[in-house]
Amino acid sequence: MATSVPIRMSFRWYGASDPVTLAQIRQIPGMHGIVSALYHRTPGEVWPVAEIAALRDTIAAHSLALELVESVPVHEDIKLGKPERDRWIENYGRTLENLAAAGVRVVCYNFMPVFDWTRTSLDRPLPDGSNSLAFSVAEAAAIDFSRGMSLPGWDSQRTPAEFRALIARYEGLSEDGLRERLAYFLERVIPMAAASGVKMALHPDDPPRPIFGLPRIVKNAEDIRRILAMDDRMENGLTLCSGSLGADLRNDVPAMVREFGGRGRIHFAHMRNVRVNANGDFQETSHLSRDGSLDMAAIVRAYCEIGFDGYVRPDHGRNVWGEDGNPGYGLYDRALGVAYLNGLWEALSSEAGA
Ligand code: DNO
Repeated sequence: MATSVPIRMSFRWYGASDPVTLAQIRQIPGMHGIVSALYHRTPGEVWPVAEIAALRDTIAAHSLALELVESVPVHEDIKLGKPERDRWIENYGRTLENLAAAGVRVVCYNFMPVFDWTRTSLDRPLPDGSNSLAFSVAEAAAIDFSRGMSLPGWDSQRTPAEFRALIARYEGLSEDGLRERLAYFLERVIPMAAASGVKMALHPDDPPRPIFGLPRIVKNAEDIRRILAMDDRMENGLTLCSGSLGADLRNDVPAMVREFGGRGRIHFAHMRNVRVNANGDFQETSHLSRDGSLDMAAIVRAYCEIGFDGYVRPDHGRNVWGEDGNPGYGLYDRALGVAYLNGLWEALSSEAGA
């Protein structure tokens, strides 16, 4: 009997320079669409509708949809609370309008000062001979910004001196201070998103704890409740990243899926597993539950129970079979992850009566 799985499985693709091709992604079973962005545009620029439409058409030529974007970066002036922020917020709204005009429905973004996701190793060996991204609290504390700070998907590439200067500008800023800046941003952006018909999907902090002395405000359920309460509209939503939140063992990811997804506020599910140590060190693993600290079936079951029909992506993969791709974003292990997630979803959604 055919079971219909309501989710829209998606795959991140970095555009023409990505070693993974759209033709390859198309052949992964159950693939609905691509998650991408205009990666050459700098934060704060208005994304021209023609460029978005061209990206959509390139993707559509492979029978894949471009309905979600990751990310539209938030200009640093907004996080720094500078007067120029109003101009960047205005531009953000125009980008949302243009994205909507090209058919995009969900925009993933983050509100981490200076750094997006941070790892201390891009290729730490795993016992099976593969390797993956890892984070060590001690190594992060020892980082001197002169090496290893470049990761795909970052909003910009800065020199070590620029990083140091930027971090210094946040000195003394509390979590409450950063939260006020997010509230200022949401107060203006959510109405524009609602008017355009785009849902905003805030990505949690990765790792979910302060790093380099910078405040972090999307680390756990309590943080998320406060943010969702800033504007109750569904356009003020989340990207629920299992691997980011799951890197703090106190976070109960299935409970978050039920609480926030049950209220229709999860628009995008990032699904991956991590092996976590009590001190906060972690390494990314295969998606399989027994390889990491997360019970992936319990997470999928929670999504099935709330009748989730949004976008899902396998997030990161290990580097397997000698693939030489973007760290975390190769073809093979992400495709294996999709196959595994498809299986969980098919089994558990029929169990949940979907
Ligand atoms: C990492 C990604 C993040 C994410 C941003 C969203 O693999 O999940 O870089 O795209 O934090 O703005």
